[in-house]
Amino acid sequence: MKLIASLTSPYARKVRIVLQEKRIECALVVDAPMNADTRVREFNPLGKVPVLVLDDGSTLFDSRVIVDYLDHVSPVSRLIPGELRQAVAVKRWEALADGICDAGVLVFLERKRPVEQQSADWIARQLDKVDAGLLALSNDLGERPWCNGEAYSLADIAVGCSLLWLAFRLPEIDWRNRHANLAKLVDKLMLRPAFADTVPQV
Ligand SMILES: N[C@@H](CCC(=O)N[C@@H](CS)C(=O)NCC(=O)O)C(=O)O
Repeated sequence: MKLIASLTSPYARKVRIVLQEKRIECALVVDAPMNADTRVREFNPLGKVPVLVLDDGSTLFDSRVIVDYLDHVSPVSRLIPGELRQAVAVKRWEALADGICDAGVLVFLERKRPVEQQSADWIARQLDKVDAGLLALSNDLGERPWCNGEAYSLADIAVGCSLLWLAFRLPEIDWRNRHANLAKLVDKLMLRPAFADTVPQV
């Protein structure tokens, strides 16, 4: 099994953390899909990472499909609860965390275009989604130790990857000071080897 991933993607980081937490052996193939020499399209027609290539050559994408698969193939450290309502709650956290990244990535890419082609309205629209998403994360977390209550889960991994990607690519968004409970959660997550070992690299 091999994982095709870039070292900066928050979605790929989520998968790498899940692999490590569940102690699943998997080769890492680094491929930056925006580079001219990328081979990602040979594995995913959408040209996006992460892609998981199974031993029989079949491919899995996107990150949500991959982490669901990984959590079911190994019983070690279950990250998605077995009970349906709990599982759906965790997947909702993941959707919100990934959605914040989706909006942030659009801002990051828009800002890479020539200044005269950038749309200030588009950037403001996406930043508004990021802000609303952060507020929802913070309100939903409240004073609980982990996103889904008492136990560490995929929800925390997704939220951590999203917030740490914002800190990396859009550092002017001051979520740490605005939402102290999110900062506390991320500080706790960074103590875990799986988070510490997957810090984005350029
Ligand atoms: N929903 C996808 C998003 C994946 C995604 O957008 N990956 C980015 C890297 S952060 C990518 O590969 N972009 C290349 C492109 O859009 O061409 C997932 O969760 O895997």
